Amino acid sequence: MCRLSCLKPTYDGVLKASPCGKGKPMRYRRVRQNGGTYFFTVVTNKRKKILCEKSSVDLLRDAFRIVKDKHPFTIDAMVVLPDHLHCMWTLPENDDDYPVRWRLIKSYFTRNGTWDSPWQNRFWEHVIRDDKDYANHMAYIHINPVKHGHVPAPVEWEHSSFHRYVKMGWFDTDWGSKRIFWMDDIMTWDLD
Ligand code: NI
Repeated sequence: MCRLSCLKPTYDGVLKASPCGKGKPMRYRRVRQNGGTYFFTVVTNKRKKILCEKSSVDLLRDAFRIVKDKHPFTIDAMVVLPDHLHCMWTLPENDDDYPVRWRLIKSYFTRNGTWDSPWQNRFWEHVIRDDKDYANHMAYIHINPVKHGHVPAPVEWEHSSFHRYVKMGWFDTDWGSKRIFWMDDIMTWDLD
């Protein structure tokens, strides 16, 4: 797995093509709180392709809901792939304890699911530095099912917050589809 230092995202390419497009900057500040925002990658044990099964999706949803009740955070973006997930969270002010949240989410899933040791022990995190970083990770998450070859366009992947943002008008429905020229900029990212 590659570290962020390997990334050479073309910020302009991503931002220009961003959904609100048409010269308007995206309104990321609206969702960014005073607490920290983090990007995470969590991978299944031995890369077993279990996460997109109906029961897993339901379990994940329950796990997030239950953990969020006790330890609030905002999910800025999320995508679930068969053997890993990527997401971006914003934590409340003066709260940086994402490890406890992940521990609880993963253990809920493990306890209530049918798989032996479904998770890799570690997870990978990155602190979002600024709005450009936020925008790039937002794009990275939503383009991920295309990057991994599952679908030709983000809109075709069910387990993604992309649909929420299309409804909000932040992304056009065909954003990130393979016919868009700047895909190459993002496809060179090698996070996972
Ligand atoms: Ni990925």
